[in-house]
Amino acid sequence: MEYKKTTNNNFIVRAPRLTISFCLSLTVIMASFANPASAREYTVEMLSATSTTKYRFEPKVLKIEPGDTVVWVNAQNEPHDVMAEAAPEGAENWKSPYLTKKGQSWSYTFTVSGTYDYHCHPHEGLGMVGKIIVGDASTAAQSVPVEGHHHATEPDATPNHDQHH
Ligand SMILES: [Cu+2]
Repeated sequence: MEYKKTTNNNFIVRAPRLTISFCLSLTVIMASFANPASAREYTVEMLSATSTTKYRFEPKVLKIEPGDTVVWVNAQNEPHDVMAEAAPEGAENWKSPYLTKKGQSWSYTFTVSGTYDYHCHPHEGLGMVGKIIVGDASTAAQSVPVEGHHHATEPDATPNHDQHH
């Protein structure tokens, strides 16, 4: 009965109750997306080369949701690490210490949606690279090179050595 919006002042005076209930329901909706009870933990194995396989991360490409955690586990007694070389704009830089022993692990919880390209420093040149895709990559911030870290596949940063004769 009193909801007739005759002037802007009337609207402002009566707005709080509506606003609060609207915000509450919005908070509930957003919380169920942003901080789900189902936040998951994923494992990526750091594998050394054998006579038949190469240095690699397994899985090499992993799709997760914001709030999920990735645990990198060293599968053998050889040092590996992980560092992002490209990450969504605004994302924090992350870098693990060297994991030197079998079973050692390091984890990171991803909160910023987008695509993260990363590699192992000792074996980057041997193809030990990986990718984490967080959330809907098509709507996320574009990936940008991580400061102070350029990768050989970035065309403008490093010339392709194979083309030098
Ligand atoms: Cu490695």
